[in-house]
Amino acid sequence: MNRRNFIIKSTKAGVALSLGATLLACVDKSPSTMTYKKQPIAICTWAFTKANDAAGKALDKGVSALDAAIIGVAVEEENIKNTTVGKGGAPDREGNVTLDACVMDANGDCGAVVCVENITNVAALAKIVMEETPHVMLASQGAEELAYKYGFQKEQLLTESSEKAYRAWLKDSEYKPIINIENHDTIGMLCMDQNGDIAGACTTSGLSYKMKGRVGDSPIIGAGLFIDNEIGGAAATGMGEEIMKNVGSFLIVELMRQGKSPQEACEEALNRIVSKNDQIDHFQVAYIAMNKAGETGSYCIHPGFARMEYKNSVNTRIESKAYLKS
Ligand code: SD4
Repeated sequence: MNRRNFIIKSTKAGVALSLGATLLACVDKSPSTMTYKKQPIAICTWAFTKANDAAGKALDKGVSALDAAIIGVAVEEENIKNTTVGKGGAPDREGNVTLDACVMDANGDCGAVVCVENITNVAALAKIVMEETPHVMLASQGAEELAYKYGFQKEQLLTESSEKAYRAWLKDSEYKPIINIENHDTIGMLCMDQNGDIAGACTTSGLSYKMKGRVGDSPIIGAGLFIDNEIGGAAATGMGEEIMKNVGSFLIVELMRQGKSPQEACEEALNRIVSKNDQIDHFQVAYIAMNKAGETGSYCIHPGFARMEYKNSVNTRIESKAYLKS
């Protein structure tokens, strides 16, 4: 064997050895060695007790993970006191309420709608896009027209109180999200059904007083929500621009695929945002995740974020670990 061949062969052997070691390290902790659960579990962003309870109870009755998630998030879409989801959501700078949502199911199918006016249950509409059209995402008027075709009602989404708040905002027109108070009540939900299948939904009116036409992370598959039924799922809330740059939900599922727990995966994904950003004092990002073993996790930049978890028919609020200390 000449020297060149020897070097190539030993390099290949070295690569194979180290690849083997890496694979072994992954296999050791990989989801394939995990005990898969087949148990109704629902988790969601923020302390949306009623929404998570509705999803959990539906799962207990045998409803599929996707339908349970849509039932759950609909509670907030219809809650006019929630100013960042559905009806009652804060409008854009021109006074129009525009909604974004997506769903993803256990088969890896997904649907999304963006910038939709006059329709409250946009997560259900995203499911229609997924099931009844050849597309994944529909925007504004196209999505609204599809909704009417499928029997959705035209509704006024701007409530009296959100209009009042908007008129007050117009006086200074200062665009300044307040961490954990304004702009951060998007609901992202992950459900595991009785078959052990995982699906999810994410729905929002986006950032209050956003520019006309602005779309955030929530309807973007991989950013606001991602599911891989072999591994688990993740969802996001907070400053959509940062979450989109991070493709955070996809990243979390991939980190879980490599053997990280949902908690570790949320932490690593969020740390990547933090490490590249000197503006973290000014925005919140929070991730939630669940794997096939039914383990869950969450992580956020600023303290004050909580997730709900419905397991064994009990709905619990879990305060999230945060990167910054209070
Ligand atoms: C967005 N991520 O449109 C959403 C906002 C949000 O709670 O999470 N609000 O950027």
